[in-house]
Amino acid sequence: MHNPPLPELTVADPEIASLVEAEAARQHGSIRLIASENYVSTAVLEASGSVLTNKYSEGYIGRRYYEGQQLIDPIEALAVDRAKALFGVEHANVQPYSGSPANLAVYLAFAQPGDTIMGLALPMGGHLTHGWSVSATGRWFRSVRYGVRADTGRIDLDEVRDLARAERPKVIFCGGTAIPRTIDFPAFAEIAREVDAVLVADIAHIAGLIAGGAHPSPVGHASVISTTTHKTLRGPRGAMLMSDAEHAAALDKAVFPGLQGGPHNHTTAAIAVALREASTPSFREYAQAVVANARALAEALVERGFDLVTGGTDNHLILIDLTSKNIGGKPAAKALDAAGIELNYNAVPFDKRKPFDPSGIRLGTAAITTRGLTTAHMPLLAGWIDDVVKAAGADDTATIERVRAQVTELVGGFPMPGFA
Ligand code: DSN
Repeated sequence: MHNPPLPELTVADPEIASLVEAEAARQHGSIRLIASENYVSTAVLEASGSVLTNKYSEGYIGRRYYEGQQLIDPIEALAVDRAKALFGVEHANVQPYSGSPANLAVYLAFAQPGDTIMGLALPMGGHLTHGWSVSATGRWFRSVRYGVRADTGRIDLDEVRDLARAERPKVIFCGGTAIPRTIDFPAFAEIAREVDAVLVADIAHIAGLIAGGAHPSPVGHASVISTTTHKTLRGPRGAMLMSDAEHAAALDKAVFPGLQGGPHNHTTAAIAVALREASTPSFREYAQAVVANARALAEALVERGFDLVTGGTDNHLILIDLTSKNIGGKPAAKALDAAGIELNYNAVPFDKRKPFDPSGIRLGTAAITTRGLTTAHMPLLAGWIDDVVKAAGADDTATIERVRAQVTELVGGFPMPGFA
């Protein structure tokens, strides 16, 4: 049962209530390896589902365009202060609706349409909003893209430097959505300084690891830090922009009134709750455990002959190239989902297949670590992934059903916040 329970919704809209209940049970019953997902605490859920959703608060603390902000201001102030303390930044804006709007605000603040911007190419592990062609950021700006080395799968910092020197971008993004290795923030900062670009660290995937001391921080290297709040940071769906004092006013003006109207106050409160949780010693242990689980899972997958981009991982994320297994990422992901192992198909660097039918799958350990799975479980998971990928290629439904039953039995022993 959903927790907090949904008695009113069950009466008012039984169709939606039963779908929400079924989704809660589905989330509880699967091994969630989607690298960008997690399970928030019941406290975060309660803040997200609160009456704060009723309130408009355009503007910033002490400078709003609507009355009745007596309690919204202290809520937003708590979120801002907690973000500043947790990440050690001079400025935090907790109003962006999500990661893509947050990144758009960065462009609005520091570039003009047609200016040159630079980011990691999407098929190499970047994000759409780092200037990919189908995104507004690739259409409204002159986007140049760096990649990873063919021999190592790691970001090619020589290429980043050469490209930056040749193209003189106004804004350089580092970070992305499928980078299994530590991001070298000092090296990016040196390049950005040399060409006088604003360096933006998009830490959406690794924010929780940084908060928990399991990944180096971009603070002191990147002028601007963009993050979602719902991945390893384990908060509600939302985003934050952080910066040094110099870049603060431009960012604030870009978020509101530049791009957005009223902030989502229920999300702001839930972000504040998540930031408080992330500042505890147990969250530090969690962040270390996420990385330990990813390393153990990567090792177990390599032992079973899987080809990992970069050969392993330093963070929560593993990218598998299935080319040597003679199966595409999509059929593999669908078979794994049928077996109760949820992940996404993903392009790998230099992929010869199409984006909607790529060669890889992407896995992450943030959610399973929240459930309480440890390094001891990782060889078991790798074995199930191996069995199902083989079964998918051989049309072997019996194996998929057998793994589904084993998954159900395993996850039954690990409680999920939000499900009683
Ligand atoms: N959808 C996010 C991810 O899965 O990485 C990025 O926006």
